[in-house]
Amino acid sequence: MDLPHDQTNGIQQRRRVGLVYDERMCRHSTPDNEPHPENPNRIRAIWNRLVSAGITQRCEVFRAKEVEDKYIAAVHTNNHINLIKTISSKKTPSQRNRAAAKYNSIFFNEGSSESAYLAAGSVLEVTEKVAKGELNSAFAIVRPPGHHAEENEPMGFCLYNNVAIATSFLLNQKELGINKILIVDWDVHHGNGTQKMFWKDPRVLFFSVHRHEHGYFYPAGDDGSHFMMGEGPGLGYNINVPWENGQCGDADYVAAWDHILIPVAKEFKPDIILISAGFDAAIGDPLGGCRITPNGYAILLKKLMEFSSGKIIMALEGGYNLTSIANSVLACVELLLEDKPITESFDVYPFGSTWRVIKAVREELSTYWPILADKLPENLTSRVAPLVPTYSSESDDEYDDGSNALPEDLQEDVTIPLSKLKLTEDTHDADQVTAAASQAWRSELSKIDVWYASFGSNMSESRFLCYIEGGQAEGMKRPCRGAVDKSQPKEVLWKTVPHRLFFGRESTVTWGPGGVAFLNPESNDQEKTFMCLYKITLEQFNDVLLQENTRADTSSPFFDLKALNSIEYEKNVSLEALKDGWYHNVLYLGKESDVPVITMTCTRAHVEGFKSGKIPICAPPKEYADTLVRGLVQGKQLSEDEAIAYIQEASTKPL
Ligand code: Q9C
Ligand code: ZN
Repeated sequence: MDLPHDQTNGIQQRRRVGLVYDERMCRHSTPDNEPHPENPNRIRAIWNRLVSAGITQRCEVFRAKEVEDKYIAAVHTNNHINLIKTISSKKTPSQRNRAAAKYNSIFFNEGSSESAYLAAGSVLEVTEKVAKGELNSAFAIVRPPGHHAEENEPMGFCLYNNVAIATSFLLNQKELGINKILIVDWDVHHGNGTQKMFWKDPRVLFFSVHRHEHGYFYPAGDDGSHFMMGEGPGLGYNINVPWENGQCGDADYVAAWDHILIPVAKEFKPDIILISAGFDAAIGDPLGGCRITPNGYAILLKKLMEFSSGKIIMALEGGYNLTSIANSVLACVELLLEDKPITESFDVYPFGSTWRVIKAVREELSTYWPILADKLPENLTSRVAPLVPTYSSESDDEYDDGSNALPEDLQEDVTIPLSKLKLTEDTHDADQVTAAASQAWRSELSKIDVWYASFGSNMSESRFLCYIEGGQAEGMKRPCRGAVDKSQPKEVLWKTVPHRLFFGRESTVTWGPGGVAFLNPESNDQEKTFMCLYKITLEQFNDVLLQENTRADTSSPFFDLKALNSIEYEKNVSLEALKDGWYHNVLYLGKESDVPVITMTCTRAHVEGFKSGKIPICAPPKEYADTLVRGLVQGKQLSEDEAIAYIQEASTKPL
C-alpha cells in the first residue's frame, strides 16, 4: 500500500484534514421548532465533541459557503432550485407548511433556503480542495442532509443532494483530472436520489448499503434492491446491499466491505471517494435499529483509505442519536488525521441474512465485476450470529420508524445465548412487576372480553395456554412468561372463516427457518380457514401481543379500547407500535355471541408483496406443520390426513 502522505523516512507527516462547520446551518428547523430527529442539535453535538476532543485544532476548519446555482443545476431541475431558493423568503409560514406537505418527510422554515445552499456549498468546497490536493481528506458537518433529494423534489429531510452536486462538479471540472468517483452511502437509508442522478453514468460507482426489509423500510419500494444495477453505460456501476433486517452491526458491514465493496473498488480504482456519511446505522440510533460502533465506522473508513491515495470527502447525511453521531464522527476524523492501528476483532459473526444478501449481491453483480463470481467459502458463511430479540425504546415516538425488532416469533434464529436471554427475561419480569401498579390500562381492559382467534400454532390449546399461564409447551425452545392475569380462557370455540391461510418467508425462534402462517386480511368466499377462538380479556390479549412482540415498555397497551371500538368499522387496525414487524395488523372477523373476534396477521401491502413474488412464499418447517396438524386434530376439526392435506394446500397453492 502506498500512502505518500503517510510516512516519509520514518517521519510522520501531518495529514491535512478539512472540517466544515457553520452555525448558520442550524437555522433550518421545523416551524416553531417542533421536536424532530433532524434538528440543529445534531451538528452542534458533533462539533462540540470534536472541539472537546481537541480535534478541531488539528484540522483545517472552514466556514460554509453558499453553492452557486450553476453547480446545483447539474443534478437538479430549475423548478427544484426555484422551490428551495424561494421557500424561506418569499413564502409565509403557512404557505411553507403547505408546500412541505406535498413532499415526503420534509419541513421548511425561514432558515431552510440558506441552510440548503450552505450544506451543498460546504461539501463542494472541501471536495474541490481534496481534489486539488490542498487537503488530504475532509469531513463536512452539514445539514440538511442530501441523499434522498431527487432531481425535482426534496425528500426524507433532504433539500439539495449535497454529495451529488459535489460529484458532478468534479466530473465537469476536467482540469482536476478526476475521471472515476466512488460514492459510498452508508446511511441506514437507501440513497435513492444519488442513485438516480448517476444511474447511467459509468464514471460514478454508487454503492449503498441500507436497511431494506424487502422494500418496507424507508424509503419504501424497489429502488434500493440489489437488482438496481444501473443502465446503459452505467450498468454495473450501481451497487445496493439491502439488509433484510435491522440489528446489523460491525460484523455485517465489514462483511459487505470485504466481500463486495473492497474487491470492486480494487477493480474500479477510484480517483476520489465521497462518503454519504449518515450515522443512523449507529448503535443507539432511534430510526435505524442497527448497531455500528464508532470503532466499526473507523474500520469501514480505514478500508477505504487504501484507495485514491486517501482522497476522501465525508458528508454528513442522517444520524439521530446525538451521542452516537458525535462519537462516530470523532472516530472517523481521528482516523483521517492519523493512520492509527485499528482492531478488527469481533465477538459476533454476521447474521445468516447478511450472508444471504451478500451472496445475492455478488451473484447479481458478477456479470459486471467478475471478481465477485467466486463462491464464498462454506466455513466462512456458516458462522452466523443469531438475531436476538431487542426491545425498542419508547414506542410512542412518532419518528420511530425502524428500531422495533421483528416480532420475536419471526426472528431468524433458534439459539439465543442463554446469558442474553436470561438478562432480557429478568428485565421484563421486573418491569412487569414494578410497572403493574402504574399500568392503569390493565384494570379497564380486564373488564372487556374478546375472542382471540388463532390460525397457527396457537390452535394447539396447550401451547396457547403457555401465553396465559406461563410455561413451556412441547417444541417450545424457551418458556413463556404468561399474562399478568393468568386466569384460563372463559371459552374455547372453533370456527371457519372465508380468508386464505398461507405461509410466508421468515422463520421462528421456536421452529427455525421456514414459513410462518398468515391470514390474508382480504376475505374471499372460496377460502376456508380453521380458527380456534379463545375468549380472554382485552388485557390478556395485550399480554399475548406483548409476548409475541417483544417490547420493554408496558405502560400502555398495544391494542386499547379505542382500537377495539374502531375495528368493527375499519376491519383492520394497524398497530403503530409494531409497524416494523409482520404481525402488526389486527383483523376483525365479526362477532360470536356479541363478543368481537380478532386475530393478528400481516397487512394487505404485505400480501401484495407475497403475490408479486417480491416476498417469497415459503413452506412451514415440518415440526411447525406438525403442531398445526396436532391442533386441528386435538380440536376435533379434522382427521390427521385431512389436516395434513389442509396445511399442504395452504403452503403450496398460489395466493
Ligand atoms: N413514518 C435521512 O436519514 N422517515 N433521512 C419517515 C414515516 C423518514 C431519513 C417515517 C426518514 C428519512 C437523511
Ligand atoms: Zn438516513
